Parts: sequence; structure tokens; C-alpha cells
Amino acid sequence: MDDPQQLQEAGLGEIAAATSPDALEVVRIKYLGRQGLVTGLMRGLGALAPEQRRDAGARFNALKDTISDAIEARAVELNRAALSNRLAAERADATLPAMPAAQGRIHPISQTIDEIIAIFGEMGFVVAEGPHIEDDFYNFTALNIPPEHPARQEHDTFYLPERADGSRLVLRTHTSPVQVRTMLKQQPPIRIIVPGRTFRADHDATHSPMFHQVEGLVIDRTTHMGHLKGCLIEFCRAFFDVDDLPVRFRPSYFPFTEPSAEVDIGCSRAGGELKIGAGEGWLEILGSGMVHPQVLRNCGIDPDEYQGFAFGMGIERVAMLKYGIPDLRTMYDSDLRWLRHYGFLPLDVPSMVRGAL
Ligand code: 2U9
Repeated sequence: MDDPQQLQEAGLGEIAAATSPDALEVVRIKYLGRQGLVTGLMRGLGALAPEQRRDAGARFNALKDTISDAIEARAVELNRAALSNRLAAERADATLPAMPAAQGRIHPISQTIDEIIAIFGEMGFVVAEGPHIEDDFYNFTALNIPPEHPARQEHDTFYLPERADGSRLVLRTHTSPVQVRTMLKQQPPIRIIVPGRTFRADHDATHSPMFHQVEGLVIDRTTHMGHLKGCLIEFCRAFFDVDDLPVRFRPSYFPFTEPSAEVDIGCSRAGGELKIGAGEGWLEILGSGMVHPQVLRNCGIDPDEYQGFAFGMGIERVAMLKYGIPDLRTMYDSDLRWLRHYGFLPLDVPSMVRGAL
């Protein structure tokens, strides 16, 4: 192929037929490489007579430029096509649903505490907290439970080892010491709600050595039993979400309140199924009473000037009743299947509750 015209046609044909950058490179080497056909023509120039050499040199250079320009143009075409193929193959579908993120659940005990705080928060109560390890005075003596009082036996207390002075700290058996601490720090009016862990050496189907209580305390100059009743009726109806829920106050005894009353709500047990708010039965929910004058005195408050009421409830118990959880012990098993079933998504928290937190 010594004819430049033929060489050009053949070269341009092969360039156009190359369908990949690699195939195009093979064509380039064939024509423009060191052993290439166009390079071979150029090398033959030396053998020509000077007058022919100038003419042929110009033609061969034009041929080399044509082939080289065509290769460059084809390379641009092939690269562009390769890029658009890649973009088509790698296209992401932005309409695909996102991978679901792992989401935890709120434990029914936490949810119930939040709900109770929200209801009392609306009534003007503030949350107070205190230590789990207490001394005898705050847990018992200030609450009108002196050392030989029979109520001490009922509390199944966990005692810590004896100290140098012979005294022993305790794991608090109720949240009441927090109210004692509040009264010793702060003069009335007092309106607090005290959620937290409590401890008793008792373990069976309906008792756990660690459980939760919420207690409340209101102290002011004219606070009376009518306030206690109104406040707790309102609470029971809001918590169980039944507007006309029957609520009954039944005389009882606690060393720290006088008079004392237990609070029952109406329910039916027809067909073995518990229904809150309907029927002939009663279900105990809360303990309550007017704070004993001796307790006020023990806590630095003059009972001739101030009086008030207090109440307490077990969180696990009211959570089980409200959410139909049959077995107390499952509350502490950390079983994820249980938590997925009985737990709450953060967005399930009613807006009233979220506002209060
Ligand atoms: C002070 C004065 C009075 C708190 C009260 C109850 C009644 C009560 C129980 C309910 C179920 C405990 O979890 S439970 O076993 N509590 O019945 N608690 S009045 O009275 C107080 C507290 C502190 C200074």
C-alpha cells in the first residue's frame, strides 16, 4: 500500500469501524506507530530525488495529519459513548424507599411515668427526685415510723452493712424520703410529684425487689380532703382516659397520713376479662391521705399553719392495668420481642406529654 490516497481511504475506514478505545489504538499503531504504514512512507522519502521529495513530503504530511485528526475525533466520540453507557448503567433510582433505620422502643414503665408527670404537670405539680440510698430518718422516722413500729416489718427493707456508729443505711422502700427532704429545704406552698425506683426484699409473681413508685405531696395553708379527692379523681379519669370513670375512697391506715384512704376505680371482670370504667367491680389504684401532723412537725412545718395531702402508687401495677400486661416479671427481662410488642415509639408519646418533658 504505497499509494497515499488508497492508504488514506483504508485508514479512515478502519478508524470509523473501531468501536472501542483499544481497537482505535490498534489502528493508530498500524498507521502512525514506529513500524506503521504512514511512518513507512515517510521513511521512504530519503530514497526519492530531491524534486520529487518536496512534493511527496507535503502529501505524506497531509496524509499523516488527516489520519491523526480522524483518530483524535474518533477517540472523542468513543469516550463520550463510553461515558454515557456508564452513566446509564450506574443510574441510581432516587424513588426507591430508603433502608429502614433501626429504632428502639420506650419501655412501658418510662411511658407510664411520662404520662403521670404530664397529667400532674397540668395541675401545677413539679418533679422532685432524691437518692436511692437513704438513712433511717428520711425513710422511716420522719414519716412517723419509729424503730419498733410494725410497718417496718411490712417494708422488707434492704439494709447496707453497719457503719462505725452502728447505724445502717437502707435502699429506700418508698419515694417518700424525697418529700421529707423537700419539706426540710423549702417552706410551703409545696406541690411535687416524685417518680423513682424503690426497693423491697420481696420476689414473687406480683412483687419485684426493685419497682417504681410515683408519690405526690401538696402542702398549703388551706389544703383539705376535698382537694385530695378532686385531684385524684381527675388523675384517674385522665390516666385511664375514661371521662365518667367511677372513683371510690375507702378508709385505710398509713403511719404518715391521717385520715388515710385507698382509691379504687370501677371495673368489670365479666368473662375473666378486666374492663376499666364499666361494671360492678372495684380495683385498687392508689393510697392517699392528709399528711400526719407529726410528719409535718418532723419536717420543720408547723401543723397549726399548714396542712396537706399525699398519695402514692406503684407504676408497674398501673402500667399493667392500662396496657394489659399480664406478668410483672416480663417488665425486667429485656426481651426485645416483648419490648417491640408492649413498647412505645417516641412519636406515640401524646403531644401533651412531650410538651411537659
Ligand atoms: C410524706 C407524707 C406522706 C405517701 C403515700 C401512700 C399513701 C401509698 C403505696 C401505693 C402502692 C406504695 O407502691 S405502693 O405499694 N403508697 O399508699 N403513699 S400516702 O405519703 C406521704 C409521703 C411522704 C412526707
